[in-house]
Amino acid sequence: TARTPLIAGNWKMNLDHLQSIAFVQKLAWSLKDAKHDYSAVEAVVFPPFTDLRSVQTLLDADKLQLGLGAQDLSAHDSGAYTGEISGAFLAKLDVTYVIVGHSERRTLHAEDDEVVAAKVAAAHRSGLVPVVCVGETAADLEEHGPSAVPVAQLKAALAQTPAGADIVVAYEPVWAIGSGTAATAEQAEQVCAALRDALREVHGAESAGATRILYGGSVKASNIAAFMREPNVDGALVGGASLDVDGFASIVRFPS
Ligand code: G2H
Repeated sequence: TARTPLIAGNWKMNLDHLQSIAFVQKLAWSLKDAKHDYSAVEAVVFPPFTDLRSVQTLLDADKLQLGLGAQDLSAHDSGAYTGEISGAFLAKLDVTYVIVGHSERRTLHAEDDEVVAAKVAAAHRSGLVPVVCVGETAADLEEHGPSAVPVAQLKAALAQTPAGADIVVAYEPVWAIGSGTAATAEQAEQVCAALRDALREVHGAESAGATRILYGGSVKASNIAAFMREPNVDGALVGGASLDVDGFASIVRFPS
């Protein structure tokens, strides 16, 4: 099955309102200038909640082939959850993707496998595609080897999800996030292949073959091509390097 490569730019809590607008305008020029065939790749930006609407309006006006994602959602559909954002709110803003279980949420906001599974289910109830993040810490790697923890996290995250539900998986080794030191392409491939085996086991071969598995953790213009050469790596979740217009544009245009 042909899987369209996906390049996801996770802005995290960076770029204020004016910076977001300037960023998307510059990105629009940069991508248009390059006269590249973007049908071969899907690029998606993940701004903070407060800029989803303005970014969406710009993408629409520019007829840019850029997708829109959010960085998180509530596990609940509505109710007394002060400060939370529901999947339905995001769907109303034409958001397509939502990151679930990013390591920063797991670590800094105590999101466990159960919460992650509930958020994956909430995303599907609202018609959003969850980008399910999994990954091991340096201590996990030492204790359990390369694939055990990410595979267990993925199986737990899919506990409430039927086969065929649209998901994207992102393998982000915690030791590589924001560190400047990415995993090697071989390390990424080894774990992404194990994650695809797990998908096959849980959801069957057809679903596993169609699901995009991304690598994330210090991806940049200089290392994207190596990751993309691996058969089980279908794209990247990019943090720091997605905040630079030219850098992100060159990642989107990775040499295929
Ligand atoms: C991992 C990644 C994007 P960075 O968190 O989600 O960030 O590319 O800065 O390591």
